[in-house]
Amino acid sequence: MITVPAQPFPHSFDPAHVALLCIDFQRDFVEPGGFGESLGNDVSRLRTAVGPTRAVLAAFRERGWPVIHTREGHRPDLTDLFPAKRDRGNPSLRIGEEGPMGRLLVRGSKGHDIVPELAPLPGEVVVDKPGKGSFYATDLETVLRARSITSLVVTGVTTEVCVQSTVREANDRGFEALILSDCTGSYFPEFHESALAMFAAQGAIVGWVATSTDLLGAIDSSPVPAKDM
Ligand code: TIU
Repeated sequence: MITVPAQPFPHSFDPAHVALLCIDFQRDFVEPGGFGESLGNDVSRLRTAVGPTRAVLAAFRERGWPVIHTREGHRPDLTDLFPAKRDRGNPSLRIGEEGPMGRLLVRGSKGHDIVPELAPLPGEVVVDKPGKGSFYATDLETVLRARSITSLVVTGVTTEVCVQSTVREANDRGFEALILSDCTGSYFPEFHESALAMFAAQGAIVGWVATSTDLLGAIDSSPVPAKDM
């Protein structure tokens, strides 16, 4: 077992049953000209999560532990886009309209891609999802159960939207989630802090919160599996 200093108390996971979840690190949320900016957000606020997530990604890849990426987006014909989602807010561009990085939140467009720093490697699962939660209308639960994964290390954007929906869905399905505070980010710093506090409140009602430094320190001080030696 690996034990990580965390809020509200240390979190232990079995490295044979853990996966790293990288939620929606897409250009559409992180880079100018995408969906996030179309909603009036300052996308530069999300950049801080990329570097620390890269380090955690490298540690998982080095050990051969599973990595799963998610992307929020829709079919090019938008048949999986509810009007209730399409018409929300007052964006300068709507989902499916042409922006500087192609059609917003549409699969296959440049903006829908994961940022190059965190791009999936061949063999890593990529889950495409039409909603905010990563379990809704996807096969994520099947992928996790097929590999006997019970613990998730969670990174991604944004903390109070897709990360929060996903960890709540995971919690209700019996998965344990360790959310990394510096590997998640929000357009609203106060929502980032509130969401993290909500996860850990009431004795880890949704999950545990730690920094990537604490996780990497705990991983580094545990023995490397024989196959990697
Ligand atoms: N708007 C916002 O904060 N987030 C999203 O729409 N999607 C995700 O969080 N991925």
